[in-house]
Amino acid sequence: MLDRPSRKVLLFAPPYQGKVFGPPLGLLSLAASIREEGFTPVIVDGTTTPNFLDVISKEVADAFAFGISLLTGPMIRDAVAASHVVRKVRPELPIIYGGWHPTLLSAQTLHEGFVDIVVRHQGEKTLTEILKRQSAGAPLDLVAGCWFKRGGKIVANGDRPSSPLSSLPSPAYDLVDFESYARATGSRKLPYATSIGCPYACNYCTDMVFYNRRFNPQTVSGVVSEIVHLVKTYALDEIALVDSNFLVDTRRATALARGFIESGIHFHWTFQASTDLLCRLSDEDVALLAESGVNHIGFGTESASPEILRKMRKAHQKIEDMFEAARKCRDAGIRVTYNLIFGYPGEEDCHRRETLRVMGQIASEFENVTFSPNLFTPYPGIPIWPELREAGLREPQSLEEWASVGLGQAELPWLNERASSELARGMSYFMLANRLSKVIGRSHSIAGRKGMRLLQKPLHWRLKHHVFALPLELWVSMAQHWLVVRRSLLTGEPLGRQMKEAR
Ligand code: B12
Ligand code: SF4
Repeated sequence: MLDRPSRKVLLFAPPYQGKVFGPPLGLLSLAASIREEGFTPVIVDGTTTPNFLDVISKEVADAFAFGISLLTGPMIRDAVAASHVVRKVRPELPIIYGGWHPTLLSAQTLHEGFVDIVVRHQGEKTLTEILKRQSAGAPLDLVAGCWFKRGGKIVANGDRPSSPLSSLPSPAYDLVDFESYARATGSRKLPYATSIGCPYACNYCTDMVFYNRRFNPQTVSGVVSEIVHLVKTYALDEIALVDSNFLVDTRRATALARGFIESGIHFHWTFQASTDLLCRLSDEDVALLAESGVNHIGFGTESASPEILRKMRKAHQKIEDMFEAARKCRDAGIRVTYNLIFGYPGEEDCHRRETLRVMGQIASEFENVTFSPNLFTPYPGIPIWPELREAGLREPQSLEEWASVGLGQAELPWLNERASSELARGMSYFMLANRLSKVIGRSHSIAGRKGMRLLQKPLHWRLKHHVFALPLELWVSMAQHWLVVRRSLLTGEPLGRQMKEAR
């Protein structure tokens, strides 16, 4: 028994695959809100805490509640392991799951014996109310945004409308050990949200399910003063914006850039957006973004087949905008990453060829573009699920089954083994040809350039005629090990993990 009622709330971010991105922004946001009500947040980030299960086991001994932030995929395994540790050490302690996966599949998540409460959607107000009620011994009925179990049965309270971002306290950045992140990432970088939500409704994305297509921005002056303060206080060299689609309000974007320039503080910043919105900016506006420190933008271009883009409900993404966005960014000196999804339901050889052809052309024209190709990954709650089920895709039936749904790892029934192996090889050839183009662009030797162009010829022939059998070039270059290394849409840096092996 504890002497005094504890106010300590232990929050856990399980480790994820790939490069360390930075402090867990979602948990820092929760920490700020619960702290205002007198609770003491303690965050354990599995990516920077190698012995996180031991740390959790110790920290939870005097905690009042335990919360886990969860995305779909392999991080579920460590969330489950941590929950078992907590159950063992403190069987009576409420275990609260929040974040995207538990929001999208609340009932299935609560089905597990080690999950007591699920917080759905934006979490600050809901978690604070849960903690306040629990410390007062009050029931959780009518706490909007939370589902919980009573007597083994799920009680599903109604959703809570999102609070304006500008009405919430700033994330508790003071809790971050910036030195340990600098060691893990090699840079002093901070994820930051100037807005949440995107008004578009792409069929393979859950943003609209989570944020209801509502763009929820912070004020320009608030963002400028906070970022300037953070950069100065923590000697940051990069701010990685995590906004769903940063350019929804282009005037706001340029106002932010102007604010940063006027502050006289220098740092790099990156964001993700759609190319149609970038194209609404004039060349001068894009140059202004670059002048204020933008050095990378991630675009979810996904496909260059208009038919597949329509299937993705992404008709706002025009092929000409992909070229124009690349040009505008190149002229301003900004690197960009184009995300590509292959293997979408309904995609046939002709659509894939079209994407590879257009992207090949973009690659040869624009030195500043890199690509992040991936096999379509069926995340929970994406609007296209009814069609996926009809096409024979089996939906994982438990929290733990979702752990195996890693990025680009799904077995898609509409892609037989031959087609998926061809697809993997096609992506590898595409990346090899582009890599050579970049090397040629940088080479100062005429003979070297000629030699590499010769090497490129068979690759271009293969891509043009879609012939990927006997992949001699790939074997020779041991391409599988480095060609399809996925680049982060958030920063453009390699994530250090590979796609399915090119067989
Ligand atoms: C940053 C980011 C990451 C970072 C997060 C780490 C970090 N240090 O911040 C990293 C790099 C780890 C990451 C990885 C991946 N990501 Co990601 N990521 C994002 C991104 C761009 C922003 C998230 C964010 O910080 N938002 C701002 C904060 C304030 O909000 P939040 O995190 O959602 O937290 C709020 C609520 O969710 C809730 N909440 C969250 N946790 C908890 C915990 C408790 C206890 C409670 C009560 C509430 C709660 O309250 C918070 C405050 O309101 C989102 C897209 C987006 N626009 O949100 C995609 C997104 C979350 N990622 C996504 C995906 C698919 C991935 C990957 C699976 C694949 C990939 N893209 O490579 C990998 C996961 C790898 C793995 N499983 O091993 C999907 C989620 C789909 C899903 N079903 O989980 C999203 C939505 C992108 C998309 N539109 O598809 N990602
Ligand atoms: S534009 Fe991007 S964030 Fe918006 S719905 Fe489409 S994929 Fe999701």
